[in-house]
Amino acid sequence: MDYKTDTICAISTPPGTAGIAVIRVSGPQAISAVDHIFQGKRPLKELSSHKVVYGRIVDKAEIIDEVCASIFRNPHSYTGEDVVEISCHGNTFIANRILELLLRKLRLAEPGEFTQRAFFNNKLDLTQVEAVGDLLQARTKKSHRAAMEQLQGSLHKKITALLERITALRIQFELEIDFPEQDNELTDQNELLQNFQEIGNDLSELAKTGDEGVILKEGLKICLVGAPNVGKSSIFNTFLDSERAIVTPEPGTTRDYLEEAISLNGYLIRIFDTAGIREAADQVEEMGIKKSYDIIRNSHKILFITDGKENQEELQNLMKIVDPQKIIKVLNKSDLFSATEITFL
Ligand SMILES: Nc1nc2c(ncn2[C@@H]2O[C@H](COP(=O)(O)OP(=O)(O)OP(=O)(O)O)[C@@H](O)[C@H]2O)c(=O)[nH]1
Ligand SMILES: [Mg+2]
Repeated sequence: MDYKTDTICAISTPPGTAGIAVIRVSGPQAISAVDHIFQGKRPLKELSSHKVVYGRIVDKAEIIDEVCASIFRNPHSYTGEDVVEISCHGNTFIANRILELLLRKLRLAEPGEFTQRAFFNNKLDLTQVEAVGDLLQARTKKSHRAAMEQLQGSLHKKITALLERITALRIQFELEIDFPEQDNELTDQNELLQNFQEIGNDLSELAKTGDEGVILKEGLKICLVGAPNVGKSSIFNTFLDSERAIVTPEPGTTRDYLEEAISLNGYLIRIFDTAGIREAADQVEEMGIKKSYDIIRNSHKILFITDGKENQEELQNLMKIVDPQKIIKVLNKSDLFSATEITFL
């Protein structure tokens, strides 16, 4: 796969008002293109790498902004190319004006193109590229730490070590196949088999951490399910510590599902309050219940809420569509009956 080697630019900070905004330029013309609109003590082309200089961005006689320009010469930059980062005042209008000036000579970067260049220039491998995306999206302590470790190369090191072990094992197997009649001192068949099993186990362990990584990234999805009026929305509100869902004594209050996120011990938890699973009274409710089924199927854990009344039918229905191990039974409204009356648990 090839990539374009022209010079690209883009605003790297989100739109809106802030202390600063950053415009990033990368490619062979990065320094000369910025020099064209930048007035500092000295032109950027005279500076060595990793310097930050103060100056003005100008459009002919008009001063657009006072800025700092950071210069990173190839290969010692994020992309591995010449990079200039212009830090201007954090105003979308100003940042756009500077970008427009650069776009007279350069091309607007596509989403992720700076990181793509870092990959093609061997500054990052694929696991690290993924980590950059995760780092930008991380919303909790745990997901932040996982992304940071991956960016530092932890996953890359594990995969490389496993690949080396697989290659060594393959060579030993090939030796055994090619020269079976020779009593090869190097290959002990039991040891080969043991190595093979160990690698298999380590691969399974690594695959498991992948599933955990998805949960860290996207959050653990927990869905509240149960018959009408058992208190699903009340529990949802308790988790959130807010009156997010409408709670009434009327059965069938929640018609569409609600989703909110909380952070629990550093983990991102996505909680869904559903319309529950029951016979629909009308079309709106039918649609809400259909969505509930989709959410139930995609959840990691299902809190099956009951108020102590007979609920075997709902539980059976639920077990038809999800792995029973995902279901956690929750008894609500325990204030309304004594322990001896509880048949559910
Ligand atoms: N006594 C008592 N009442 C509760 C408890 N939890 C909820 N309720 C009441 O039960 C009624 C129904 O609560 P909701 O949270 O709306 O129940 P739901 O399961 O979301 O109901 P639908 O959305 O209609 O399916 C409300 O009047 C709540 O105040 C509880 O622990 N004890
Ligand atoms: Mg409800």
